[in-house]
Amino acid sequence: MATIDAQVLREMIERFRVLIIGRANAGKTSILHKVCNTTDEPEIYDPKGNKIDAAVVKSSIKRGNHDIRNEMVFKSNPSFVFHDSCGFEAGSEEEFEDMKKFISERANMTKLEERLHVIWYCIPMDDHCRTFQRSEEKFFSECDTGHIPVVVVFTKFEALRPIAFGQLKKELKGASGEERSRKIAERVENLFTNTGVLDRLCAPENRARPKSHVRLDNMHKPDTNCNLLLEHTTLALDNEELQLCLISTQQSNLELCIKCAVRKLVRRVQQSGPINYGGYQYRIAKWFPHLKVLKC
Ligand SMILES: Nc1nc2c(ncn2[C@@H]2O[C@H](COP(=O)(O)OP(=O)(O)OP(=O)(O)O)[C@@H](O)[C@H]2O)c(=O)[nH]1
Ligand SMILES: [Mg+2]
Repeated sequence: MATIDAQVLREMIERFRVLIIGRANAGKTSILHKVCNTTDEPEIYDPKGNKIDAAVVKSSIKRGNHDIRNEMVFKSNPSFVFHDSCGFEAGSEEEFEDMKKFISERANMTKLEERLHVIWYCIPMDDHCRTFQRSEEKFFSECDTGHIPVVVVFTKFEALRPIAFGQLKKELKGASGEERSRKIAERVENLFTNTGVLDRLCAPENRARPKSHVRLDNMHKPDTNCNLLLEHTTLALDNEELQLCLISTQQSNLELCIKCAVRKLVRRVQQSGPINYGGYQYRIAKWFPHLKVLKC
């Protein structure tokens, strides 16, 4: 009996490394808080692993000095390491070049654990007429992210609803609740499509193109979650060890575990034909991080 233990696989990559990019106020920190289920400030480490005083970092950011190489870790979920672009449209050309260099360095690290595993690029929808600004244009046309998948996050997506409502006010008079909801949802879709942002993000001449995109609502409110972002991120990864690492940070997200298990199993059977019963069990169970699984 081969004893490849899923727990062992998970232990190979202990920390999932994310670069989060977006303009100032895009909702980056709110997403990180949600992912780590906290509202606490993160601990900050320099690239050598020395802890830095958060107040010192804050004041140097205010003065325009920001080091993308610093690592942010939230005590509530130390399995994530974050690098924050810190409102990068405000940065100089030099800062943009430094970000490109950082991405390239981290894409080519020998150790998988030290590479960047995903880039979350946040585009806020509270200014839907300016979704694709100079910063987006520069990033997507110039930045080579190599194998690192880019997941675009349309933040503050709920901001489109009042605009849709305002445009439809007359039409909605006398409509049933269901009809109102349907019409507003349709108008929100139109507003989003008309921004043209997806076409611009996926333009064939771009060096970076999103592997996936998600919409997030009300991330600043307590009763929301960003499970959708974690799901899209998991599916955007092309490495199973990384997928297992990300899943293991999300023990309570059973829906995501089930989706991954089923998807992977179906793909495996489609590609290589049927497997034995023990194989089925192992391939399903390894996606549930609280189970200890032995391969038969
Ligand atoms: N309406 C709405 N507001 C949000 C959402 N997410 C965050 N906010 C608010 O937007 C503001 C900026 O959020 P942050 O998460 O601090 O944004 P940031 O991108 O980290 O900003 P910088 O660190 O300054 O670059 C805060 O007032 C949040 O409460 C959202 O989904 N919807
Ligand atoms: Mg922030």
